[in-house]
Amino acid sequence: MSELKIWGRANSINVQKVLWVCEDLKIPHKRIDAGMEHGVNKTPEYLILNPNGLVPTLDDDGFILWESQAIMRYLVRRIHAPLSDDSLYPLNPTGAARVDQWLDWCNTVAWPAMRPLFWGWIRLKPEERNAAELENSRQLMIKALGLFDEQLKRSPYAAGEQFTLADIPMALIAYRWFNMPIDRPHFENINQWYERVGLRPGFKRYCSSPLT
Ligand SMILES: N[C@@H](CCC(=O)N[C@@H](CS)C(=O)NCC(=O)O)C(=O)O
Repeated sequence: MSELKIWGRANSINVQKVLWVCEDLKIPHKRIDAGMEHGVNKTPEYLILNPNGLVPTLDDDGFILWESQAIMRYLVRRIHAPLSDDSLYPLNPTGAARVDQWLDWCNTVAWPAMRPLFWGWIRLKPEERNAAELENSRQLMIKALGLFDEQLKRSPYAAGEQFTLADIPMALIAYRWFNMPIDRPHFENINQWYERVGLRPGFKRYCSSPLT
C-alpha cells in the first residue's frame, strides 16, 4: 500500500478520527497541514479535491475522499482483506449497521451538543463567550452522555462487545468534555469505558495534548 495523504490540521476532531484509525491499524500516511491558521483549504487546488473547503481530505493513490467517517470506513474496508480483521467495522450487515448508528449519532447529536462548549472554552477569548450558550451546550451534552451511559450499561463499547469505529468520535468528544473547566455529573459507565478506550494507540497519540 502506498503512503496515504491526509489533509487537515492535527487539532481538528474530524481529522483526528481519521488519524486515530491510521494509528490503530498502523497505516503509513503523510499528514499535510490545512485549515484555520494553515489556510490551504480554500485554495482553488484544494477545492477541486474537496468542494466543501473543509478538512479532512484523503488521497489514496489518486482516489480522493472527504467526510471523516466515510474515510474511517474506507480505511477499514481497504485494509480488511490483507489483515483479515474486520473488528473495527464488521462486514456483516447488522454489525456494520450498529457501528453506523452510533457514528451517525455522534455527528448529529453528540458533536452538535458539544461544539459550542468546545469553541466557547477553547477557541474564543473570554470576552467573546456567551454564558447562556455555554450552559445550553453543557446541558445538551449531559443529556447525550446520559443516553450513551445507558448504552454502556448494556455493552462495554458503543456498538457491542468490541471496540469499533463507533467508539472513536465519542472518545474524542469525551476527551474534550473531560478537559474543560466545567461542572460534570458522574457517569460511571462512561468513566469505565473511557479507561478502556484510553488504552488504544489512537487515544494515546491524539488525546494527550492540551486542547487547542
Ligand atoms: N462532516 C465533515 C465536517 C468537516 C469539518 O467541519 N471540518 C472542520 C474541522 S473539524 C473544518 O474543516 N473547518 C474549517 C477549518 O479548519 O478551516 C467531516 O466529518 O469531515
